[in-house]
Amino acid sequence: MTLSSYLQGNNQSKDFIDMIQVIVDQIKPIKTEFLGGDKKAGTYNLYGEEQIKLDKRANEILLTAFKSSGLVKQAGSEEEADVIHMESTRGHFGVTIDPLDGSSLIPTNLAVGIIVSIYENGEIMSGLSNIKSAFYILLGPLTLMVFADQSGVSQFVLNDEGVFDLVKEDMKLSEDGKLYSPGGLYTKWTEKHKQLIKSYEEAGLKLRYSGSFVPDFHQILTYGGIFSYPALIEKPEGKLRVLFEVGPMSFIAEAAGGAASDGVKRTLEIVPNKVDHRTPVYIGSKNLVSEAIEKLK
Ligand code: P6P
Repeated sequence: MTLSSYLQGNNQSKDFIDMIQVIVDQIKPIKTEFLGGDKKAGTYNLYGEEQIKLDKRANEILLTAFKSSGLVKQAGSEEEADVIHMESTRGHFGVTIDPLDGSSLIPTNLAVGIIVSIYENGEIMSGLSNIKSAFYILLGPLTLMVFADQSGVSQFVLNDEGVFDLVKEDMKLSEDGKLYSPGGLYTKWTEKHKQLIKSYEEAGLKLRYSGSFVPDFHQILTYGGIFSYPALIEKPEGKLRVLFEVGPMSFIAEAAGGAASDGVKRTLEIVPNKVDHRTPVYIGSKNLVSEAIEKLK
């Protein structure tokens, strides 16, 4: 089954299916920029992170496609300082993108990803509870997509004809997972987070951390476990972005029967107070997230 027939089967509208296809159609143009794209752009994003050419090109490619599609009312990007208002003639979707998450790994040829969330109310600042679907594209040995909507979570792999084929349906976050991702620097961890990580080691969980959220989360989704990027001593808000990283991944985690918390409450309860709103995040198997919340109290 192809992605578009899967979406039709989920009773998604033609506008929505066209919206997803607009994004899928940008994968190839983005990948053609990989060669040479790892060169520094000489600029910094809103978060003070040095950009490589590819960050900017991936962002431009996606936003240009949104504008010409007429499907997008509002777009938000990790590479943009403000919400971008667009002329939409149909669909009128709100779309957030992390155009190339983990791009600092491009020079090492490790996997990176594109993270997307879609707000059918067209308002990307209205609160994560208004996310109607979310997906990521994992650019690794295979190009795959994990897509979540009200029906659940499914995985697709790009075939030789450039079409996403369904390979896994109704994915669930196992509660027997043994993987954990600690996030941040040991010397910047709070005592509570240190104790939590210590308890994972004592329980025999295995550390898996590449520095790229999409493949790191995908391992957790595939095998079960917990990914964290915690509050840090000097940065209680942590690093990951509510709109562009934590929102979409939390939607996917909950749709797969897992959980996502900021250490206290469900991350999907967050209403962003600014485009660059960040939050600590503990995301993955429900049992491990619940235990983390208890231990962080
Ligand atoms: P650190 C990439 O910049 C990112 O936003 C996520 O993809 C990733 O999980 C995290 O930051 C890695 O951060 O501080 O470990 O390099």
